[in-house]
Amino acid sequence: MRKKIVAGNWKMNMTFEEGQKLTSEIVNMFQDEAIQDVTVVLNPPFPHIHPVKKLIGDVPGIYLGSQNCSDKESGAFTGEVSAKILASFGVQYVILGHSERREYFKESNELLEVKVKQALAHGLTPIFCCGESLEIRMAGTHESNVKFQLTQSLFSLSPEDFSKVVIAYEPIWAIGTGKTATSDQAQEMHLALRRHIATKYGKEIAGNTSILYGGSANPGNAKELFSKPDVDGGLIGGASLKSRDFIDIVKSF
Ligand code: 3PY
Repeated sequence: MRKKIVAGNWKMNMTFEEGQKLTSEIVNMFQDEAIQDVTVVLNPPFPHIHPVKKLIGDVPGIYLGSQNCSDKESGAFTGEVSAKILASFGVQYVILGHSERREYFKESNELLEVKVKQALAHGLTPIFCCGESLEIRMAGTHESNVKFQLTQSLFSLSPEDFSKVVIAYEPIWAIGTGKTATSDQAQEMHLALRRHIATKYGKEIAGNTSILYGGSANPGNAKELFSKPDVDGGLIGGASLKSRDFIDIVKSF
């Protein structure tokens, strides 16, 4: 049985106080509302890692993630943060290949392959993002484009390592635009990706891979998206910054 996951991507938001308040509210609501069977991952900016970890404590079901990690192991790489350092601070997940990093920081499929391997080598679960631009969708080549991202960055992994990866399908045209893919568009792509994974790793591994939807998911559309058989949760941007909205999304299964 694959995991249901809702991961909040805070992006470059939240001061120290705001992050503390948001985390405390999420942790309290998660416990008070007795949420079960959903893995929640909070992915704050780097400076929040340690204080957020302290607030999460040992609450089962809530995990800490980061929004990036270096492709390098350690050394003279000013401004970078390695998977090894993150793991030593109790980080368990890492978002890799978000379209904002692909676009603004020119992260390629090849670089992401190295980052995924770094993350896995230090016991972090990569949340590997993929997705197509509006032009590619309009041209009708979106499935092959997104499958290619998986092939290039993930298909050199051993079956054992691949089984640890979470996929997040995030159509670029739905990120920060308020436009969401319809649940049918999401389902179509998730199924195509699952079938693609099966061609390389077999049906069992493909069936156990969590594939999240990301891109303007909110409490108003999460239920419909999560009702689709191949949508196993969400990677949530703006709505993860409001505790009530985020928890309502977590409760949308
Ligand atoms: C969004 O919801 O816009 C995101 O980019 C989530 O990562």
